[in-house]
Amino acid sequence: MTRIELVEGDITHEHVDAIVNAANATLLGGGGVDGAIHRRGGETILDACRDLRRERYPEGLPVGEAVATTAGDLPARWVIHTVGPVYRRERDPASLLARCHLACLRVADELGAATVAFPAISTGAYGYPVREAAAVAIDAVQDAETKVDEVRFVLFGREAYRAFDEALETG
Ligand code: AR6
Repeated sequence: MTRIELVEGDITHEHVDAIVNAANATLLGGGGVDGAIHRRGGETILDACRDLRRERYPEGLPVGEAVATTAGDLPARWVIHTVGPVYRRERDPASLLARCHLACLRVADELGAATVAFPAISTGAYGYPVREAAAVAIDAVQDAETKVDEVRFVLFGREAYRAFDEALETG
């Protein structure tokens, strides 16, 4: 059984095997969590992302998929990049958001990562209401078949923390 922990704070400070990045299809950086990860993690993450674009994802990383790179200077071994759904653009954002979580856990299993920190994917620039996203994220992790021991949701701010706490209580 995977243990689920909730933390309020900045994901770039988490000491875990893998940190999940709420990226965009270009994999070349952006604002929010993505910006913070590249800022603190340094150039080696961006270099690895450029290689991925060239070698595996010339069109970009599709929504709902995940791929790992080095974590550079972050206190983790890997960053797992995933692209969440833009809430208003998708007909079924919930299944895509669930798929992101499952894809990240599959990559974590392949890497042998036992502890994984997730941000609240899609709830910033991509406009997913945080209470809805929290329910989807918690359900997806609870239902996942994975060897990951601990999933730590690292939430930025009280509102996001409360939303995940409620989803965990009621889920
Ligand atoms: N640690 C933890 N959570 C954070 C941090 C941090 N350092 N910074 C922001 N959050 P977002 P998205 C929270 O916008 O909605 C980027 O430009 C934030 O408060 O980072 O999936 C990408 O390049 C929110 O709750 O990701 C994409 O273009 C959550 O993380 C796009 O944004 C997600 O917000 C992806 O949008």
